[in-house]
Amino acid sequence: MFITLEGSEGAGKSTLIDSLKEYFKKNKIEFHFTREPGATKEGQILREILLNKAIEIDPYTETFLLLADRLQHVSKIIIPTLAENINVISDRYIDSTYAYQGAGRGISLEYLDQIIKPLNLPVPDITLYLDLPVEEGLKRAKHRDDLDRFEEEDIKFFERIRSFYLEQAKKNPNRFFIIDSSKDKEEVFEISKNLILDKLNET
Ligand code: Z5A
Repeated sequence: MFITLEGSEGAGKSTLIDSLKEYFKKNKIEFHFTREPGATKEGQILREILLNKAIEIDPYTETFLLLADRLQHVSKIIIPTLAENINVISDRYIDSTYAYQGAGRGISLEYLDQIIKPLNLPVPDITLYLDLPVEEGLKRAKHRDDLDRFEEEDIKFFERIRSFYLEQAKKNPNRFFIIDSSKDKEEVFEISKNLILDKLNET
């Protein structure tokens, strides 16, 4: 099974992943955890460029760098792991590109479809979207010492991203699940873990 986690700034994906890792390990359920950008060696180099706030990157360049990262990720990690019947959870994937580069940066969704669809990338079985009011997410993220190139964007950028994700959830109710991440960490974990277990039992 292929699961993706999505969310905007400070929504709590990393926190949730730590709890899921612990739970699956304890219960001997095999999952491979991965992320975008930066899961492969080549992707690490691309991630450094993408997050470096000292560099100005055109939105189209940004998109192609993210797609280069994704192609390496899919061919070197996602496809081989799924082929071994090992479940995969990726922290961010295709929906991030539509949300951040599409709704956020303003690249048309038709254009993104034209460059992404021919790549025939695997489609996630389920996507958990951690939803949080933008101001709350930014407040949580502000605790960090150093903001990256995305985190420096203004609130409207993140509002467009949130609206896009919520719309996606309405359009894809069988794949896309909204998790209210204003709830406490334990509750977010319980809801997410139960959704994943239900889906695992179905398959
Ligand atoms: N990006 C893109 O533009 N297009 C693409 O196609 C792809 C990615 C694939 C990668 O950033 C950036 O790449 C991302 C989009 C872009 N940038 N943004 N924004 P990243 O990998 O460095 O980070 P991130 O994905 O944005 O996640 P994050 O910033 O690390 O946040 P998080 O993992 O969702 O949150 P967290 O670290 O778990 O929690 C933040 C704080 O909140 C922390 O202090 C927690 O203790 C606290 N927290 C967590 N959960 C709770 C609850 N439930 N209650 C209270 N406090 C909580």
